[in-house]
Amino acid sequence: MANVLIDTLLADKPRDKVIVELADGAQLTYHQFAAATARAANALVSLGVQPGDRVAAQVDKSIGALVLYLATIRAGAAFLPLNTAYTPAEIEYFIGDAEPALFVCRPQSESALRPLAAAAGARLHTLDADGRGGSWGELAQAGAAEFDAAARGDDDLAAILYTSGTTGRSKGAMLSHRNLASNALTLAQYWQFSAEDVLLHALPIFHTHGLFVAINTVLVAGASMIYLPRFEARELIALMPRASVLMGVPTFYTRLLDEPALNAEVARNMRLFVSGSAPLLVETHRAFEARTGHAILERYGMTETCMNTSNPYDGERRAGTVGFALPDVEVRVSEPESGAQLPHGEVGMLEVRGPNVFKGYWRMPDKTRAELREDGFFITGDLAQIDERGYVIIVGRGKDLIISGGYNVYPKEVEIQVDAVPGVLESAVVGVPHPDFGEGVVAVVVPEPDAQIDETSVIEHLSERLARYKQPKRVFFVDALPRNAMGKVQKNLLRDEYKDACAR
Ligand code: MLC
Ligand code: AMP
Repeated sequence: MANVLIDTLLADKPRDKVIVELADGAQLTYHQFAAATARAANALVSLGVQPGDRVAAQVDKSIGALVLYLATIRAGAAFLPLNTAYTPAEIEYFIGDAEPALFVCRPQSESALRPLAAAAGARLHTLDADGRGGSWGELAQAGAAEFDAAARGDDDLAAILYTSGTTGRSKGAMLSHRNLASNALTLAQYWQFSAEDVLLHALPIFHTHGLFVAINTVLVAGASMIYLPRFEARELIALMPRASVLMGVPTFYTRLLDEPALNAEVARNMRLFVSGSAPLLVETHRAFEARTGHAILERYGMTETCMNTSNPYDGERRAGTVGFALPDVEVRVSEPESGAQLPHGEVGMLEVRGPNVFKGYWRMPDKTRAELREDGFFITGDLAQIDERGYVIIVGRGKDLIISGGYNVYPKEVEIQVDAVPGVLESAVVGVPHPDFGEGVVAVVVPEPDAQIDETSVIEHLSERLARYKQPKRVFFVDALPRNAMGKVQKNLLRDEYKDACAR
């Protein structure tokens, strides 16, 4: 048996073709990259990592981090990337739940994370920000440059990505070799990738968008990427003449538009701008086209499904829509409770089925069953409508979710932490319009009588417990939360009352 994902992403690539280039001009070829992943896979085996094990990583974006991802797949293990913004308190849950054989972290987090790794039964190693140093960095470069990839079939586990849930407890979405390989092949073809392409890679590599959509698509096509540690609008504009594709969240595009230097001339070599992970405003789409001549291609996906729909490469890219179902993906709109299919044009629950849909949630069979229909359709939690020409329009969310700058924040998770702040009686967390992040997190708090708390002390208290992007941008104090006759907090009233809380 072969290794499905490695065969799809790395087989038969021209030896000297550049795979990744850093902003300072340093380059790595496909051959050098394959050798680096072989060395690192040998190092994984030497540490006792076996097929089926998990390898977790909370590391800075570097070539070494990319090598760790593909070495894990080569060794037959499942990769578990973790947002660098997560606090040790958040990490404790993920590694306790996933029980990785190896956890690679940043050197500066080592002392805080070592006891957590030990409690989860994981070995701990470190990787520097440059991707070469640290105890893992050294091990990863020491081994032989040949490695026979572990045999892994379509249904074997390739990755676990945690996504937070409505109850406040994160779920590990299990993605198989087929899930990732099929989506990479489909996207490369649908978006007409070729070996000539150069992707501007400025997304983080611990989520679906930056890791799978961006990197796997580049690898399948044998293309190259300019690999940047983080998004910086001016740097991106300066690099555009050397690139052909950009993938970003809507905040990338609003920030690029804030730069007077963005114009058709700097974007002349670009052939494609892709947006996803959060809704792109129609006005952003229009302003970008007016300024650069490029219609942004909006697509829609999820951690559990990779990409489901996309506007066409050739043909009208309709602002405010996420385009058509991808060639191997089926979409339908149903009545949320019963699952009955709704007539064309009506708004309902968006459901998807295809080789991209995940295997289920790690060690949560009940939650998996609850989100899959018997005929295999996954219930996305997004409310949608399909227009007369087949374009899917996401009209809202059936799930209580805030998307801030492309990161998901579940209010429940924040409320649990706010409620635990001394002096807080109860709280409600909502998302309100934010000029930079699309939505901003706002907490409305009922203090205990005579409590000595204010906005700063509440946020300070959260800093050790919640990633920065989940922390409220504003905290308001009220005597009571508005409730309906059933006693449920009326979040729509709060969203309305605090709609200007994050305005510029
Ligand atoms: C940073 N901050 C955020 C934030 N990002 N707050 C809320 N939401 C965010 N997304 C905080 C910082 O900690 C900082 O806090 C302050 O806001 C300003 O930070 P910044 O320096 O301006 O932010 P920056 O580092 O430039 O990051 C912004 C960003 C980044 C948009 C570039 O968030 C980003 O890369 N987002 C992409 C997320 C992504 O990849 N999503 C894909 C998920 S996959 P302070 O107060 O400490 O200064 C998925 C499936 C799919 O959804 O379909 O793709
Ligand atoms: P995640 O769980 O981080 O993978 O986020 C997935 C969610 O992001 C989806 O369920 C949608 O709510 C949202 N999303 C992704 N792409 C788009 C898009 N183009 N438009 C609107 N929402 C999107």
